[in-house]
Amino acid sequence: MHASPRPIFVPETQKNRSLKVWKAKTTAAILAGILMGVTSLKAQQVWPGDVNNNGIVNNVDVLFWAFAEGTQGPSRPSTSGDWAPQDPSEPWPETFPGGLNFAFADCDGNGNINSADLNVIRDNFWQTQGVVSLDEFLAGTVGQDPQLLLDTDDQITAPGADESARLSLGSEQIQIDSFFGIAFTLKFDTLNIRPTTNMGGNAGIQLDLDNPTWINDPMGMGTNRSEVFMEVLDDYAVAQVAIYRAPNAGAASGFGRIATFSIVMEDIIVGRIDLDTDSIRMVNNEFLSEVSVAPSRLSFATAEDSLLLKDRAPFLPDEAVKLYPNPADGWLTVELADTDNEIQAVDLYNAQGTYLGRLNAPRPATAIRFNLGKYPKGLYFLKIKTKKGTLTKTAARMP
Ligand SMILES: [Ca+2]
Ligand SMILES: [Ca+2]
Repeated sequence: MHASPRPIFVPETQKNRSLKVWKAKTTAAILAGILMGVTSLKAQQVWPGDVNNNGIVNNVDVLFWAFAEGTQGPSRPSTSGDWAPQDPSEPWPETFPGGLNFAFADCDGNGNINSADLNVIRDNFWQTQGVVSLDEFLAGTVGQDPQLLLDTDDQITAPGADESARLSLGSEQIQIDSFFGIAFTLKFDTLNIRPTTNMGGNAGIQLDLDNPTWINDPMGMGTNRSEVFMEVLDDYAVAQVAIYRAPNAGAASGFGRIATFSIVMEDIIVGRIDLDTDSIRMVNNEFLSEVSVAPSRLSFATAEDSLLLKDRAPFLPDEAVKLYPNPADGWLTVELADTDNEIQAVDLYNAQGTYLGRLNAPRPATAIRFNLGKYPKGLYFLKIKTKKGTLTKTAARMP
């Protein structure tokens, strides 16, 4: 892994290794199922698409379906994906952690858990039955837990513009040891983002996995892949997303970019446009949620409304920061031209745009240096945050 010393990075945060008991699947029916054993499945009706049997069909069900995908078992007396209670099959041999039977993942009841069942989830998406037991999410803390981060190169947008928002998970300091999948909600601004149901096919929000990444074909061999599911609910101003490992892909581990949202702005933009990652549940290869994930927010505004981007500092001119020597084979100095200004932080990215970490300015300073020599040769981007604004510079690591 990354065993080389990183003396000037923020010290690795003590990863929160305490087991966070996953308390999902809280319906009385499931509790009864656990207490009474799998035979109680006999008594339970299956609502096609509600894989975790909590009363609502959503992206968490996609995560459950994905974990069971490829399994075969007894079929139901009648095979139907209609949103109505279906008589259950005999119990399947496999269960999810907590005891929920895999039979619930066979949405159409034909004895195979495959893509046809995902279509049933889509068909019945957002349907509810009975008393809904809300899915539980554990919100992580930025700096302590891995973050599901949205970011972009330029937060200034324009009416009708196509924008992209990068999605990354974890960082060099807080890596993901075992990734099977993640379900989360993207909250967005229906006033300023074009509806996805818009006629003409000009979808307001799309999501594509990046390739190659640590979760998707990392060796560029067409294997070891992940898959993405998204259902945009314009009326609720949310997109429900699940990203999960393809069948037999095994666990992934690592950090950094995973996907990109493509967003189409409305022809009239009013105010600030916020995108939030929210209601996040990540599961490991045992389908346990042992790690909480921190949410994030990305804002866009038009140039006239750019003051609304409160966190956004103005861009500095290129000559405001000097990098030397550049290229470098060892220590690189980052120096401000304006001695009244202060460096607050420097974020380091490689040429592929992967976030490598924050170079820690021990106290506000007009110059800091760090050892670029410990990174592989190539180009690096330094996003330099100062009291008076931000600037991105390119540094080259000499062969
Ligand atoms: Ca459900
Ligand atoms: Ca099926």
